[in-house]
Amino acid sequence: MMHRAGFVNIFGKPNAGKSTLLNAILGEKLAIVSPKVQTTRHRITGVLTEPGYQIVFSDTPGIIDPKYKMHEKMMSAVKSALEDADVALLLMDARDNLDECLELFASLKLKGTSILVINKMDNLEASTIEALREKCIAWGKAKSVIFISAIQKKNIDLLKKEIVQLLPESEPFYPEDTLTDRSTRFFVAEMIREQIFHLFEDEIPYHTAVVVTLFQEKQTLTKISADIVVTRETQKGIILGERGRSIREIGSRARQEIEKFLDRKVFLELHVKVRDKWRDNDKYLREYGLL
Ligand code: GDP
Ligand code: K
Ligand code: MG
Repeated sequence: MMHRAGFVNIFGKPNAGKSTLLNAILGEKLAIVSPKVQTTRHRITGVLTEPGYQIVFSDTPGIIDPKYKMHEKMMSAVKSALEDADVALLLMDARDNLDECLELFASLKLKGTSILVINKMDNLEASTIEALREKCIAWGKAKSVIFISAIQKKNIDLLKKEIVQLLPESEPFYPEDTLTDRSTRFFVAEMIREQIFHLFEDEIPYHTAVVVTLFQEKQTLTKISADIVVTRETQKGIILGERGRSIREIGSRARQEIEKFLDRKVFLELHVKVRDKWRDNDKYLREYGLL
């Protein structure tokens, strides 16, 4: 069977429903969709793998806002986001001003294929939808026009189907269990480990691994749990500190760094675990992403 795979960017003004759409498309999986490490922290990647295809979604918040008009000042990262996708989803709130949105989308000067996606159709009467649809089709710059309700998961399958048709024939880019590129969890773990390096001298940091056990995007914050793994009880005592003072310090410093990185509020919970000789144990090394 032919396999398709490719990159899809989601553009839209703040509150058009980009995150909700990603959530609807990826289902439960959105919990660990998060900004990529290597690119700008404002890009959010989610991977959908199904039989026959793989779609790599990027949410690009903040690219389109009223200030966008100064687009000659666009950063190169943003430029590449505009250029490197196979398909662009131009997402708008059905109640936003249509002409204004279309003008913004046109100003992106996208080279690839785009789908005009009108979200929040649950707010519209059927007759309004038909009138809007005609105007959207008349615009002529999008390959197709699809009305959805991201929140009610209406027409999401239709949208997926449409996207897949537009993807090139390709092998998947990520292993099939990839939900995001994983570097956020890894990076979060590194930021916690970094604080351990700052706060403790000698060999403690070298006996320590950090593994993120929970990474959950909530409405207003990201909830993160992580284990700090050491090799001996005495090290656990040092990491905890007197009445937990040290681990609180690690947590508070790391949280500030992670919040800067994710650009949103973080609830961070740390636990210390003793794993004798974890550094010589392939199972643990693999679990901690070191193998
Ligand atoms: P983003 O800023 O583009 O990522 O937008 P969000 O996904 O955060 O959504 C902005 C607001 O629109 C939230 O309050 C969502 O609940 C709401 N929203 C998203 N999709 C829909 C939809 O299909 N229908 C309705 N009625 N509201 C929606
Ligand atoms: K929002
Ligand atoms: Mg968003």
